[in-house]
Amino acid sequence: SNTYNFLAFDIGATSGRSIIGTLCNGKVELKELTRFPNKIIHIHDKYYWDVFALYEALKDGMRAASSQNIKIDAIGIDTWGVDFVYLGEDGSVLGTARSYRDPYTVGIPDEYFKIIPRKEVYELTGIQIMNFNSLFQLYAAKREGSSALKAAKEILFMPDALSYLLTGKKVCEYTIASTAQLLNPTTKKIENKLLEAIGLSPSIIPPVVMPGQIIGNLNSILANECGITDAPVIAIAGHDTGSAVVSVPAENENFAYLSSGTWSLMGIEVNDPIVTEDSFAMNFTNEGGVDGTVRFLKNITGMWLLEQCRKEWEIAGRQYTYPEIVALSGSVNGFQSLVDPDHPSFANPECMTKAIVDFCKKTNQKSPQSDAEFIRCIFDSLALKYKYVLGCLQKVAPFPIEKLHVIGGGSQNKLLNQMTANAIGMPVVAGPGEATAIGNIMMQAKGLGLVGSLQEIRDVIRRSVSPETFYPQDTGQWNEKYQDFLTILAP
Ligand code: LRH
Repeated sequence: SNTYNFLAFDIGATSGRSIIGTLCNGKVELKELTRFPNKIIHIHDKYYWDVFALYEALKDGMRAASSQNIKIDAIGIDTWGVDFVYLGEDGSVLGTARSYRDPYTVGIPDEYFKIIPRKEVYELTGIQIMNFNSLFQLYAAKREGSSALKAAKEILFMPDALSYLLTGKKVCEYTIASTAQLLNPTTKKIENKLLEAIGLSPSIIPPVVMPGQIIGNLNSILANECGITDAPVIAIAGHDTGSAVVSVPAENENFAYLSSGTWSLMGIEVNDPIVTEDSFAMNFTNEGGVDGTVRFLKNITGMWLLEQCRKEWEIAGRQYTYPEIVALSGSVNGFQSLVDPDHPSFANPECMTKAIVDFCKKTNQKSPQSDAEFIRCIFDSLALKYKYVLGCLQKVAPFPIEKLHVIGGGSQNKLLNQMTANAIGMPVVAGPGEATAIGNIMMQAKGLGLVGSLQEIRDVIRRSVSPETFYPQDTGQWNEKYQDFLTILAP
């Protein structure tokens, strides 16, 4: 038949889902099977992910597919970036993965730059310097005397680690290696020097494979247990942001995108890395994508602030659905208090509402009081930060940016979409909300040879989704508030 079913596992820093994508007559349709939390576990002074709980969640997803009698043609896994597991000589997972929110990397880049200067690390990788990049996590682990690192023969990035648990095959998929700050964006090879400089052997990284390559079949015992037959696991764009940007339903190249989830990743798609004085000074990244594309972008702290506030409110007995959050935010006046979402004090505070209040006090602003005021403060601040980063992009983009495509879970927030359009003075095209899963699914289809170029993939996606456009309003007021915002931005 000409109908294919792909099982996509899309795991973000807050939650994961298993989704069936059905490709039929040049269109793709999605059906969610399961949803599961992905929690950071705090043990003593360290933060981890529960890799084995994720493995169980993958099994649940496969069982759900088989119990609905869906014949799976392939499986693909994408996750958040930079984190990894250590593998011992015997192929077993040593401990569990450390979380990038663990402050063990604070100050580590500067230590690393004593060995290889900051500028050279940037030139070799084109990747924005962030504490938690895998390169710096490895150095932090080394300096801590990590037993897992000492015993490790290899490391596997999260999507590759989960694919390994399913298949027993070890790969290092290109897009997830790229965001690790270990890969040269021009040669597309691991930059051995970066590892050797901190006394690590480049052999800890398995062979780099391109998205679309088949990793292997499911372990047969596991396949039997879950009722799945003959489904290869495919190395898709294992970095969730890479999968998401595949799904931008753009007709031409004159766009910027905002992949909106726990993080807001704002950037443009280019054919060659942009590694210049400007990009270095603005600390923009060049992440490897599918079909030789490069995502020139910046990480903006996104829904993390809201997610952390929600956790507190839940403990206090106040649980809000997403529509309630949006309604609350619209119920109070805007621009009462503004924060820089990327201020380091918001990276992993014990209490997010307190961190926001402290920021407002330090910057001589009124502090939010009600939950609604906190929500509004976060949305106002995000929209203004988007304007700021878009301005940086416009300075270096090799084409005129005419619209902003907002994709991912956050694109379902209509109020924030409208606020963003108002702030940037440009149309915002919102959707698909399941961009990452769609990108995952379409790269599985590519792995099976059912679709070709990225252009062809986007044609399928455009036929399958119906994005909504938001046009700017009140731009005068937003421009005025932007001037206030600039005064509270972290240097
Ligand atoms: C978004 C994301 C982002 C990374 C961060 C760690 O989920 O993958 O691209 O920088 O998580």
